[in-house]
Amino acid sequence: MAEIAARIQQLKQEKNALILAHVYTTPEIQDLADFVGDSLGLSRKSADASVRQDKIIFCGVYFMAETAALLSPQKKVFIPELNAGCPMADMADADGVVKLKNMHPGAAVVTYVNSTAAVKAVSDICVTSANAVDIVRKLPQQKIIFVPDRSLGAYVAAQIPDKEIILWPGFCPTHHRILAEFLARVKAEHPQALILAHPENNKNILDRADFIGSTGQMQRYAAESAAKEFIIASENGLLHRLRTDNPAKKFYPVTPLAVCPNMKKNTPEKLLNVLENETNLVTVEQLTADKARQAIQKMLELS
Ligand code: CIZ
Ligand code: SF4
Repeated sequence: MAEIAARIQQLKQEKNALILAHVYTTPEIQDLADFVGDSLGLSRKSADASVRQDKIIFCGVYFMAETAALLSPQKKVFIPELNAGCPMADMADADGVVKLKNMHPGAAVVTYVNSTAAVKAVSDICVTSANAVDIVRKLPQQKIIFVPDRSLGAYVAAQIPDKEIILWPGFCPTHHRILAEFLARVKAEHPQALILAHPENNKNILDRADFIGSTGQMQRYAAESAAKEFIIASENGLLHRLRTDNPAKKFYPVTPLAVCPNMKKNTPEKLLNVLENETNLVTVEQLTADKARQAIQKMLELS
């Protein structure tokens, strides 16, 4: 492992490459990265004009690498494992979204960034879990088609009861493995701990949470809170980040099942392989990229 790490450090200098890792990747991958973040943070980093590297190795799932590629077309984006997909992103398809849109003329298609570039391209605007409520509230349309996450969509709908929100039936299998009975057990073991939950969770988890927020918002909340113990209702990779950043605080997972298998497909060996051979280049067809970029830019303007 030390040998692989040393080789990666050397090659990334030689090849002028930046290594990005999502907080759901393994601790080994996170520790090899130049920057660790959530999907929006990583996209912003890859598009950041002050980043001098012209290659990005994106350790995450495919839609995230795609987003990085379409936001920084002048850079080359590689992913260590091409088959690291996101089942939730794959639950929505562009044709289906267009059909639904035609059934509801006048509705705005609001698409969570956890989606394919093709679906973003047929959307009016993108949102993240951090800004979804805010953006849907600001949109002039009263009717909203929310794609693809029905859990985040239902959470948004509950905050904005005066809008009609049509939910696409997608969900995150990883967050949906977090069950209320598991949460009750962990809370009974750690009654002082605050429950932090990602809005991709089922409603019965969100109903028990002390704080609901995106990955970045949970990280900030945990750092700033006076509390010393937290139960994290999200993907368990986040615990490595939280423990590293807050060594004096305690973090408990709800269940060992809250693991995104696709994120874990990024291994140091595969990372080294793409650095060495420059394989697994992620590209987005130009028309799709231009339209998807517009939906993301609208989000950045409104948030
Ligand atoms: O579930 C995911 O994939 C999330 C929450 C990603 C992210 O970084 O927002
Ligand atoms: Fe997709 Fe869920 Fe994995 Fe995130 S945690 S990449 S939404 S399957």
